[in-house]
Amino acid sequence: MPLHRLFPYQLYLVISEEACRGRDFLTVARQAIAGGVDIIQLREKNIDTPAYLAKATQLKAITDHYNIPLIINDNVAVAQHIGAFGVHVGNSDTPPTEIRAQWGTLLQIGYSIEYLSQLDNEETLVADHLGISPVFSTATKTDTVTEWGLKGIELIRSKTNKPLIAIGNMNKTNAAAVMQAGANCIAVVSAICSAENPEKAAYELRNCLS
Ligand code: TZP
Ligand code: MG
Repeated sequence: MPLHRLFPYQLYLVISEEACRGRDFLTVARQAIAGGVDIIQLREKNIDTPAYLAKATQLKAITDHYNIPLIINDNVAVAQHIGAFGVHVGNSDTPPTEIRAQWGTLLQIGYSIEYLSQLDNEETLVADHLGISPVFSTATKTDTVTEWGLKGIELIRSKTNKPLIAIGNMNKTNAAAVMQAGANCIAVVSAICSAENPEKAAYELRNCLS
């Protein structure tokens, strides 16, 4: 069995207070879990470490309760401090090699792939799982480089055995095709955080995955 098949998560919620548009993000997280989200990333921008830590601590109480892994975007100190499952970094964040050197296997490392050339670099080799960023362009994040599309997923899958997380405008109409192309998991912001009913949205997405 290919190694990446051992990755047990399929529906990855990327949440922030802002993405929940005035609703309590902890309530949205609980609803999303009820609908079938099985891994969560807290992704706060423009926030200092104490404030990030406070939010992460609150969310960790929920993810621990439901036995769901929590990943922290960008901030290794927060991830380490709360005993998160992992940290997710991009090209302009702390490099995976540095995180691994400092924390060993205590933190799972997710790393965003924005350029094909990254696939051969040391950072990618060290990472535990890779974000394909973005699969499709999205209003949620506009400072992106490559729109990978389904062909990009197939290409990356042919070059690595690591678990692949597809992110960028993932929704009910493309989720099955994205998995078929070789992703292990879809990661969503707006399809759940902006949904009128986050639990139902998560449930419906989950039903699109095999
Ligand atoms: N990284 C690449 S695209 C993206 C991130 C964080 C945003 C995805 O948001 P949405 O609303 O699910 O398209
Ligand atoms: Mg980042």
